[in-house]
Amino acid sequence: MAIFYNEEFETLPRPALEALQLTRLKNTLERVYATVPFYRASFRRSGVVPGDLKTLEELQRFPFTTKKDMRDSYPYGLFAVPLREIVRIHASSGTTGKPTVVGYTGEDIHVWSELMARSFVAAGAHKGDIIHNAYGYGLFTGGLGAHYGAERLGASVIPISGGNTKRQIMIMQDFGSTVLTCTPSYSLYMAEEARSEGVDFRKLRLRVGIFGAEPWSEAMRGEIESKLNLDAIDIYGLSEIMGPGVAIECIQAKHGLHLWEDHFIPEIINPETGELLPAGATGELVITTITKQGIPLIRYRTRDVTSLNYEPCICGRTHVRIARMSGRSDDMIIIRGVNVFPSQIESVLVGIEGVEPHYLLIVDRHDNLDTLEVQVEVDEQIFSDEIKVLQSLARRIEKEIKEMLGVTCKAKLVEPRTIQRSEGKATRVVDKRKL
Ligand code: DLL
Repeated sequence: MAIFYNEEFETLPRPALEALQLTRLKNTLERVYATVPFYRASFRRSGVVPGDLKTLEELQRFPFTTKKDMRDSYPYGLFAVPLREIVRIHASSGTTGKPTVVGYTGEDIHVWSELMARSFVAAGAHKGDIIHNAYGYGLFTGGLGAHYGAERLGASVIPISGGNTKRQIMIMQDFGSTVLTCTPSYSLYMAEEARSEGVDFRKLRLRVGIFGAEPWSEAMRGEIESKLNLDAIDIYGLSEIMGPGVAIECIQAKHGLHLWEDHFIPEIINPETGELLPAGATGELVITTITKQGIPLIRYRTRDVTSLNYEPCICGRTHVRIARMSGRSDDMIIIRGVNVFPSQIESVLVGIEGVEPHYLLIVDRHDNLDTLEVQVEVDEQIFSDEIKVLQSLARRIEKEIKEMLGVTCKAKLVEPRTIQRSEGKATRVVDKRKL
């Protein structure tokens, strides 16, 4: 079985890879400077022009781009091509009610599909596989990203999307699925459901699982591999940069995720100071896209915490490996695959009369499903009201959060002044999940 999808590019010797990166980076800088007013202004503020870049190291002279910049340009302000060139639009949660919007040209979709096809092959999948794609289809990039990659590979893709777990298990059994793509927590939930349905995963044909979109751990890999009887592979991506397939582990080493460096340049910075850190150090991942047309991003601060490993890998790929994500440098949490910022919940709460701006989010995991409890103080008067009033207020909070953010939560109203105050940064999230 082929172990590469695009051997030439996946195994480019580093000097050739860096020469290619430099050419592509120069083109990208020129293009965004000419077409996106935001970059023209931000480069000017930093006193740089694209022509200043002669080496890859000089990228650090250019300013960062942040999620806030994307929000301030909502919806299309950072697009580098006219809207009529955009063939697909995706979005993910922003820090306020508005999502972060990304657009793809036909060429962007072509590249994304190739990188996902490469990722499938790195994970040990190939033409002939039956790929059970339980990532959500929709504005989220997981479903369609994996779908196009699977088709490009020539595999048979089952576009089942998320939910309706009993049916998922029946289809996996009856259709003979060999590869499973979903979030790691959903895979464990499937295993539980299967057990209660009397279905034995060892009798299924599943061989590989490609799991990402949320943090997980080596311990969880062990659990998934034994419960689902497959090789569990970590895949990373984010909508701003592309979607799934920015980086993936190879099945040979399962040690670090190869980041496709002919399309992306990674850097690691100190999230507090923005200072560039040396290879091997742990810090915030910053990514520059060097082939994207629709919405190229220069030094995008992902907020994901990892490190870079340039040592050669036993699989033969020359692309740098990023360590499994160890957390985020902001307060974003991922609940059942949905990205949630405490500030989004806060903006829902402040819009509701009788609710105080003191709240705590308790995140936990029961039976492999994430749960969210929103504890919030209500004013004296409401608290002394009848239980019916309190209950209907709690239901209203739950409904508004569901409508705004797409997450199901349980609201718990508490007495005034019971949530602990802080003298510095307030603690808004208690994450009890043991990954
Ligand atoms: O989660 C894209 C994706 C889909 C990746 C399917 C992998 C598989 P967003 O919704 O924009 O995009 O969320 C991106 O999710 O910044 C990380 O914080 C987190 N994340 C994604 N993959 C991993 C992973 C998709 N393997 C945000 N490990 C990122 C840990 C991950 N965190």
